[in-house]
Amino acid sequence: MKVQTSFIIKEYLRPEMLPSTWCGGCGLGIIMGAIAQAVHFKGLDKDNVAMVSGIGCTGRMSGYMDFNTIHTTHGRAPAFATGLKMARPEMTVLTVMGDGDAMSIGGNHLIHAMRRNIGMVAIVVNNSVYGLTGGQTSPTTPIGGHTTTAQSGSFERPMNLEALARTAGAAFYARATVNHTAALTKLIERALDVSGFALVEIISNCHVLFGKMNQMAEASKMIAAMDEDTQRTNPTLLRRADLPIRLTSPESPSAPVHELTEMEDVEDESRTWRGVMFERKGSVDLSKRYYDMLGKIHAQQRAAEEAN
Ligand SMILES: Cc1ncc(C[n+]2csc(CCOP(=O)(O)OP(=O)(O)O)c2C)c(N)n1
Ligand code: SF4
Ligand SMILES: [Mg+2]
Repeated sequence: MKVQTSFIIKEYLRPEMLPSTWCGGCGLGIIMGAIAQAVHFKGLDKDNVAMVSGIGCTGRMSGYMDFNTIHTTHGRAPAFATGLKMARPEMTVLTVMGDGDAMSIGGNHLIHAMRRNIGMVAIVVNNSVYGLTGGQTSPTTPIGGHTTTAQSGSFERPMNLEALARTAGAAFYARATVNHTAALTKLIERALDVSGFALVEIISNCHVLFGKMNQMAEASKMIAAMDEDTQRTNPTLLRRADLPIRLTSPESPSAPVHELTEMEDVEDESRTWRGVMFERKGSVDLSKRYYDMLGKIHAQQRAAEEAN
């Protein structure tokens, strides 16, 4: 089923906040549309949906979408979202972060939100770079990728979000690209069904900064490179005899599943050239448990105050 753009704008966006500050052709518009469609297809009441974002080009999304929204501080979106979900476990919580937001300054918060298995759909927009601040190296900048802070090419090992999600205890992980919008929407829909922490990593294009510095200055060129989906090397850089460029971790996409951390309770797993997905069986969202525990503490405090 196709959802008309005009319907999405009317129903799920805040027209008064548009046009966005995003560059023309940025993958973030596609991602915002996919989120709106996923929420729509799941039949969720938008008044019961919260979007929590950090700081960055990605972080601006919470200003444009017409949910209950919080634009928090850099790296702290999972912490704010955890608090929100503990206080209002019945709400659907979407946490939106960039790769720097989620894995540099916010790495700690992300790990512990996954470990606690608090029910939220965390969307990490991985464009390989710090977009908002001008194209600095991020934890997912590929080896050989040129950035404003690594002008002759990054030589740091990029982080592998999938491996992190496995070890930290996320209930669900999927990777998609902005070039496969139907699959992207379906994966977000599936994440919305998960009980516990569901992480969706979306490989997106920042052609204006990362692309420009890496011979992919047009959105279409960077998206075409993404379509190779990290398995194959970028032909332009290969021709230049530079290090191969990849849009995510070099070892992740081609590594067979058993070479990654084996998880006994991972029941549903797929690995195709276009993406990766795993889901743990029997995952339980712990936010309700925290809610009950906090409720008891508050009741005890009230009783103590009344007794005094
Ligand atoms: C505490 C703090 N440190 C640093 C910054 C500066 N800052 C803003 S956004 C950003 C990185 C953005 O990159 P990313 O999270 O990948 O998002 P993108 O812009 O690429 O979507 C940084 C370092 C800040 N706003 N607050
Ligand atoms: S700087 Fe990059 S990530 Fe930010 S809006 Fe422009 S293209 Fe998108
Ligand atoms: Mg980024």
